[in-house]
Amino acid sequence: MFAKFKQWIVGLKDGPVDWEELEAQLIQADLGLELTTEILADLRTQTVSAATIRAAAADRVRRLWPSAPVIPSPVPGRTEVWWLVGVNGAGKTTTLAKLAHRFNQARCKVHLVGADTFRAAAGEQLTVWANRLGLGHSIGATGGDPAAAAFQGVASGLTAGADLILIDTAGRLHNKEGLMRELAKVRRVIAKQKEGAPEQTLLVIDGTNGANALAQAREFHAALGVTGVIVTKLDSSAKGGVIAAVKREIGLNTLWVGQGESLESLTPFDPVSYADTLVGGLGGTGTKLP
Ligand SMILES: Nc1nc2c(ncn2[C@@H]2O[C@H](COP(=O)(O)OP(=O)(O)O)[C@@H](O)[C@H]2O)c(=O)[nH]1
Ligand SMILES: [Mg+2]
Repeated sequence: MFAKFKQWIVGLKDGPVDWEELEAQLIQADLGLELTTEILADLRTQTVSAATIRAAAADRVRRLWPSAPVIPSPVPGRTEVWWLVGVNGAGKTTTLAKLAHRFNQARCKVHLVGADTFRAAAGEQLTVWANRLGLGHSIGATGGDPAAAAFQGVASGLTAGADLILIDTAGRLHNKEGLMRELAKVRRVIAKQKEGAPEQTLLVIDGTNGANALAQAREFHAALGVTGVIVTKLDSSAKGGVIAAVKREIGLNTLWVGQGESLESLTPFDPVSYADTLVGGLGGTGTKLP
């Protein structure tokens, strides 16, 4: 995470500040314009050394989360429905399997629902995961109505007495209005099946998508009311700044980060270690928030 920015900020020497370079580095780390502007404003009011630059960046990021976000967790005996949305290839299906694995291990009864009826291989991919994890599942027919698939899938999950019903959806471009309307319909039928559902609308973002990820978050949130974000592929070239930008500019919390393709590589998000990672693990001021 942040590899290039980290290398730069750790190697920073005291001396005259190259403000343009600093601004460019913050933007390239995907921190977004608003956070970048704040960090620069913090620095203009003080004598700047390499340490103050590291502190200002880490402190601004930390202050986005006065307390750590509450990571949702299903409660055995009380069914919740969570669904995953996002653009194609973001990592929705893989992340769904990781969540299923995590809560299955925590003794929750998990039921998987495949409502990606668009891609022929989507149902198969989910079935493979369900069999591997030994979980009940319902898969919509390819070419069928995703809302019908979600409706039937939730019904099956409720009948099976699942604690957590996880719904996979087809990837779609956030700027295609028809597809976003289709998702809104999926949401409505989920709500018809169970009062209060879906309890979580989880947006999966590919951390390597850079600034485009912010646009995705904005559109999906406006259309569906996202309750939390999962940022994937932070093991690769992703810069990770998108987590701070999504919080600062849209107000959405990242709840988990994906750092690999294995079932175990899903970690609850922790803002303190995240801010530390930003500046190369040196810590902003050396003090950690409780
Ligand atoms: N390196 C890495 N690859 C991931 C991660 N999450 C998903 N992938 C890969 O990204 C590709 C697309 O994932 P998939 O779950 O099918 O995306 P979907 O289209 O959103 O359902 C697959 O090859 C996954 O193995 C991650 O955290 N790290
Ligand atoms: Mg998928």
